[in-house]
Amino acid sequence: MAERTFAIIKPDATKRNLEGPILSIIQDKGLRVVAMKKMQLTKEQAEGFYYVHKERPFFGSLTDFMTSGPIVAMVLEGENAVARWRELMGATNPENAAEGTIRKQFAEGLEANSVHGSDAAETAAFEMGYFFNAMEITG
Ligand code: FUP
Repeated sequence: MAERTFAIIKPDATKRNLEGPILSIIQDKGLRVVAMKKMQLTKEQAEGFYYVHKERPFFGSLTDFMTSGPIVAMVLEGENAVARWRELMGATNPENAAEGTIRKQFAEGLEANSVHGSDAAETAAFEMGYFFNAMEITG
């Protein structure tokens, strides 16, 4: 069944001009970009996005990092998009990421790990709604 997921190209990747290579991987693997915008998050917006992690020791550093430069927010669509995008990204810590994954190729570390992807359909629904309204998502 066609499904949608939410993705981010993070500040470490936009700083290194890696939007193109990352988008190529997404599109080569058959996921469609149905919404996309480049933006600079405020600290409050980053905290709202990562609120599930608000009690974690890395929350302050993570939200500082996410506001350290522009991000590209996207909605991706395809069969099993949530799982497929997670697989293309690779493990959170690039040291554990499989060969050929985006994080293995591009991530600088556990925090500056180049991309985000929703971990479940319910999370995807929240995250898409946080960044996009219905009129900004194409069919
Ligand atoms: P992921 O779903 O792979 O993005 O990973 P998590 O939701 O577990 O973590 C969200 C982000 O927090 C990660 F992308 C990187 C960051 N993080 C840290 O900076 N330190 C940690 O110990 C764990 C995660």
